Amino acid sequence: MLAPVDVSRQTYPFTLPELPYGYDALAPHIDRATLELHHQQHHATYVKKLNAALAKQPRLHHTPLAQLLREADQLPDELGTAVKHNGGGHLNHDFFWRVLAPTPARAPRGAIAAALTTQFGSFADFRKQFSEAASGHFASGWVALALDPASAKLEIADLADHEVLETRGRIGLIIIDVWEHAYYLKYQNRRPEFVAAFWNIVNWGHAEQAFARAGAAR
Ligand code: MN3
Repeated sequence: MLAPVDVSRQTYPFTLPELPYGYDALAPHIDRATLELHHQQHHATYVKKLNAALAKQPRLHHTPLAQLLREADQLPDELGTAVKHNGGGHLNHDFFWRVLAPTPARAPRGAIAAALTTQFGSFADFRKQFSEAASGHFASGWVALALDPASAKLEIADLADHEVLETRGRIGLIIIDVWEHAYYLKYQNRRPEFVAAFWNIVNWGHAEQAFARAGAAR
């Protein structure tokens, strides 16, 4: 197993981490062609364009990615936009890859399972609400289950384009990419089928650990 790369702490020049599983590993839910294209072309291009945008900005070369994104609005227009689009694309894709796992998904356990039941009624009710948000999200973007560390409340976050949870002060637990490039080769316009398939490959172990770390930090 590869040591996980914490992309939020990466600094210039940014690099594309390997996937923590093979390109066939998520089939049939996410097929090899989609996963290869998504990782090697789409994600890789965000990394390349982020580096290109920052190449002539040496004062930003030691700033970690999460901080660059939090401070992007203070950068000159064109640079700020390039950082938000490409840096956000880099961070969200890395999060997405780690939220998926080839082993058949089980239900969440422990503290996060209890929190989902308390806040959404049941795990099934949470899944229904999240699926509706992901299926109904307008245009390109992401839908995440996030934790507000201040209130300890869970929320379903709708993110436009490549907006990241870090700029909202939220901690991400799971996330789904609802850009068309994430599913179009296999599912065409049937996004709800892709969202239904997503539940078979969610890595709840990863979410449980992130939830526990956030709890320990309070
Ligand atoms: Mn994508």
